[in-house]
Amino acid sequence: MNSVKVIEGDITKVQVDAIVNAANTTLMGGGGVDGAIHRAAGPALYAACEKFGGCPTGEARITSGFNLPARYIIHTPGPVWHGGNHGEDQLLANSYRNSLKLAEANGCRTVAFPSISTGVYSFPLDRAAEIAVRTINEFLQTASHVEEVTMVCFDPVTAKAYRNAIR
Ligand code: AR6
Repeated sequence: MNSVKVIEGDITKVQVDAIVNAANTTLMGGGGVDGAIHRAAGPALYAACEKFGGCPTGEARITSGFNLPARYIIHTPGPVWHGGNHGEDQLLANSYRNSLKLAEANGCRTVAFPSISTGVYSFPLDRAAEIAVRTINEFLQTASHVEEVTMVCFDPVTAKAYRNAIR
């Protein structure tokens, strides 16, 4: 059965077909989960990302996983929170949906997401979790390859928000 689940942990260590990176529009690395993924994947990831010439908010791009256990890394810039009246909800849903479309197009069965936009980009956690879970569940209803989506949360507060959103 297709499902979304929640674990607490470090997304760079997860063995799945594709992990998603909460990137910025340059795709050239940064802090948070983006920094952790670039460190763990190695310098070849930087070179691969350079070729894209950036990525608009809500869209996604795919690279190899390089030194990670994951086969692919899907990079998506989530929205910066500007109070909620600047299309943030839709842009966050776009990040999840476009990442899953790329996973599907590349034959991925298992996909792991971090909590996109709820760190440096300050998107309110409960609201982000609800949008993420709804968008993933909608996608899973029509997916043929993607079967298992895991939210990999870095701390207990984040994990709790996503567990609540699933109920
Ligand atoms: N595994 C899983 N989750 C993690 C990890 C990890 N190794 N490290 C951090 N998190 P953030 P954003 C969590 O700030 O809000 C970067 O500089 C973190 O605790 O990484 O989308 C980019 O380059 C939080 O719950 O992403 C952009 O400029 C979640 O990942 C900007 O930050 C997202 O936090 C993107 O900001």
